[in-house]
Amino acid sequence: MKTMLKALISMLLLACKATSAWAEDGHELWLRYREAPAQARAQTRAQTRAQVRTQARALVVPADASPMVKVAVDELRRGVTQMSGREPAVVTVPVDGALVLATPASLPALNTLGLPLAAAGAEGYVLRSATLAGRHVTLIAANGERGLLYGSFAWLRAASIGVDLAQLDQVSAPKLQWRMLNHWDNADRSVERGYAGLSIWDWPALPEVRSTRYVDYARANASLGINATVLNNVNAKAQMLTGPWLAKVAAVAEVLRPYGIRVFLSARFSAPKDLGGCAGADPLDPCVRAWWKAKADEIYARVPDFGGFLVKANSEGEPGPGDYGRSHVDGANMLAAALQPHHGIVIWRAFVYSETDASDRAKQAYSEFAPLDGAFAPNVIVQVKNGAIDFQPREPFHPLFGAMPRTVLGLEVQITKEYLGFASHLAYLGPLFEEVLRADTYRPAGATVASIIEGQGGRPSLMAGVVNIGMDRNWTGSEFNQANWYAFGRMAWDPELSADAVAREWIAQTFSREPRVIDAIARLMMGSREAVVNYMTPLGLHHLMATGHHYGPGPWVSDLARPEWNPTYYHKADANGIGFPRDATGSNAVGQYAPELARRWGDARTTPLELLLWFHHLSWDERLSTGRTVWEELVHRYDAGVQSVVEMRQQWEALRPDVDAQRHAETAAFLAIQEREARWWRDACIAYFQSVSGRPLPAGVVPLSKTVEQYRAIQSSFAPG
Ligand code: GCW
Repeated sequence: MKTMLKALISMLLLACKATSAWAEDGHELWLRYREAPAQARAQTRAQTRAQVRTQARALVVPADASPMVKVAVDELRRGVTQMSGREPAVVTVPVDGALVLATPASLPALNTLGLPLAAAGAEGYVLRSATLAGRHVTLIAANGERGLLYGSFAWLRAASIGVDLAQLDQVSAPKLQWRMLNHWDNADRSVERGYAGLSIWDWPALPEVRSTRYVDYARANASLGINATVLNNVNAKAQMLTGPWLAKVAAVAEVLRPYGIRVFLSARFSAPKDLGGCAGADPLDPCVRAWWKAKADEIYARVPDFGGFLVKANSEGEPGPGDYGRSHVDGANMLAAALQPHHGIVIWRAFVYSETDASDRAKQAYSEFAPLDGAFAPNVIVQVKNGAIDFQPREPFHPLFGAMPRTVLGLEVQITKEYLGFASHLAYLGPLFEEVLRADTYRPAGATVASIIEGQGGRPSLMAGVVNIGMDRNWTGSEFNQANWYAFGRMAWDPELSADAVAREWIAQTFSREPRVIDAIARLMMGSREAVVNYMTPLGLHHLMATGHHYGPGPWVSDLARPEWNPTYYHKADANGIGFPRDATGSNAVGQYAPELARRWGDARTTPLELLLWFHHLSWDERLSTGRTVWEELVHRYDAGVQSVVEMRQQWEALRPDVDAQRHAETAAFLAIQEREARWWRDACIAYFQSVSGRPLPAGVVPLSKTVEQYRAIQSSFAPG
């Protein structure tokens, strides 16, 4: 009787889960281990259940499992239970149908199976079916515990997206050593350029309260192979380096450690002065050197696996070695020396430009850093943004890539959408990451940005992403913003992955495994970044955003103190034409690229239209390869951007039967905002450029809804971030 009652209750519970009563608020990210409830998916759910039941009947775990291996086992147990409806037994001896986690040390028999463990390296894994002591099992094999962690998540991913588990044969190793998140989180829990609520680091409650959010954060990152996180904003306060704050940092580090994530801090260069102890922060001053050395020792005493410092120096008003007439090398190498005994690294940002430098802002980082090639200490990585200006919807790759062969360069991208519509616009950044990673620097030909950051044996390597995480229930402000965190992590593990493949994986884990649904959502995502480019900054335009918060259009802004803060500086539109002349007749920024590219991009006729006005100032009436004039093409692209959003809304509407009500409604509402704002961008920019160009709107084009004065009058006083 009792058993019957139990069975009845669990059936009822299952039934509840299978209806829309199940709350779908995105909190579980891509680690759902179940498909969203929808009738159409009963079949794939049944398949998964059957597969997982046969392939993960039990978990075979090394006898003396470390905390990291325990994390892997817990996750497998959670995932297998959720997918199969049955909790697997955890055993130490292989049985038929078991999932076996093993390293050559834990299970010497592995050595006899001819597994490609050498290719798995220190962090990678092999997933493969095998016969072990006469038992048919699936191996999650690795050379160490980290590989077991990543391999477990990879197996769960394969199971979630419906790969045939019986045929599983994967070997994978990360191509970059550091796969790192940068939080621009402040001590007061505000997040610079954050659009997903307060910072997840609850500093006031730390170190005592270790929120369970930290664990879920760690799981999500570990599932992608992210192995490092910088907890605080690059616009850093020195306070973070004081004892009480380091205790908070140590508590977070302890939670993240079993998930393979090492903690870094942004260090304020003037800390020795700010916190008292030295008169200044001159990197050659013995007091300063001793201060940092003692500080490093103190940090490592609290956080033995501390990763190191990220530094924004002499950039946008932050202090740096330049304040004392010293170079970036002096500053970075001084910190590197303090960290070196602990095997820590310095990540020194190349994002510099100065109000006292009258040269093209796009040239300044290269001018300052390229001559320093070869002078940085071996434990310094120079972190370079994807483009030379600042995370615009589209920029050509940064000319420093390929230009500093004797320096370790890391790539910095923005996952948060400071310039791509904040949290509300649907803009999948996979294609943006792919575009920069695959860009050929021609130093030498075929040397892509990916291959340059992957570097070569023995040297550290890095891809960092300014993350979009906050306290919002769905972590990132919208369901689709989760895909950008996901894509960053997957592409930092393997920079050669395609944005489309990554999107499909994410969709299958987040929404549905049905090919028709995956196709439809992938199509919508893959076109979304180009839509933003078109309705905000088409044809290579950039930095047309309103002042400060960067929310909405401000192409008319020309009154800010620093010239390079004004959109008019970037588009240079006047009665005759538009665009920034960066060819040989202009700033010659194009000369910072390899000769092949300098030649191609130095001539408007061979410059791709996507970068045209980045490199060239052209007459409004110049005729382009499309048959349209510059003016007509500009209007055409703004229109195309709006039209794409209209289509995205239709595509999403058609998916209503396939997506649970809550997440469907939320995305639909965001898309409505996006369409309204895309029209705002289109109308305001065309109105302004028309007021400058004096050209009539091309025939048949939708008229503008307001005058340029009316657009200029719009104030966005409380924009977030
Ligand atoms: O894009 C600019 C942002 C600043 C940011 C800076 C940087 C953290 O608008 O908010 O400061 O880049 O990357 O340092």
